[in-house]
Amino acid sequence: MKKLMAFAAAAAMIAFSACEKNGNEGGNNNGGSDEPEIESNAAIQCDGDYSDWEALEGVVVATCPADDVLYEQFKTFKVYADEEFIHIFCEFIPEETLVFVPYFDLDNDPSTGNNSKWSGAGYEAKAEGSVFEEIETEDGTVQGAAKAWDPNFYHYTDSGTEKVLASGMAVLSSVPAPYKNGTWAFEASILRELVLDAYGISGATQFTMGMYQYDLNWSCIGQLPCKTFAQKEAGELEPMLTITLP
Ligand SMILES: [Ca+2]
Repeated sequence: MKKLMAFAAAAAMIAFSACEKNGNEGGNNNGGSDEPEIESNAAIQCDGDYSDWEALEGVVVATCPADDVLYEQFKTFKVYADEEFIHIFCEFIPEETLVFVPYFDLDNDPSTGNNSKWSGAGYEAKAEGSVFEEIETEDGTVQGAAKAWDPNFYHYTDSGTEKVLASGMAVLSSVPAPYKNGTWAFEASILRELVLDAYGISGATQFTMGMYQYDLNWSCIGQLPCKTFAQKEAGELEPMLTITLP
């Protein structure tokens, strides 16, 4: 895993200077961006200014219940798909956070795939991207500086996982930063055609998606969507978000 994370970090630094630069310059998208055409067509600009989400209809949202939940650090997860991108927004408590991992039910069929993270969700794929550097100290690994989310994409196989798309290829992301009341947030735009092709579902019209937040030890500290213990005891499932592709 160490090797994987090092590669992701290096690729993120090279590939997404344009996105970070954009944020530092106050959201002005002109001035020699590496991919001006892509950004100008997107419904969401990955600049750390979240006001563009408010104007959209059709955003799917999962929020963490106030109490009585297993994991408390992941507060809000939003997804919005347009013709080019699958946009995500994550609000979370940053302490001990290392990685965000979305899981995808690619065939929109909960009876196929894996169920260990979401009971009954049946997911076939995931992506893994860290949002903080890891710093090795005498006392173990600690959280370093925040960085843009730039995941590797994996397909589940019979024996494990297979990487189908490397970091640096398909995602623009803002660098996580303080948001409100102790939470941090970031937004990212996933190139839809590239990722769906890599997963072999380029003609898909709908899939489901959920997100995990992992700490420095890769223990889960956040999950959205999630239910309270009381809801789960009452038999309610925790379905992932349904993403409809325009
Ligand atoms: Ca499935």
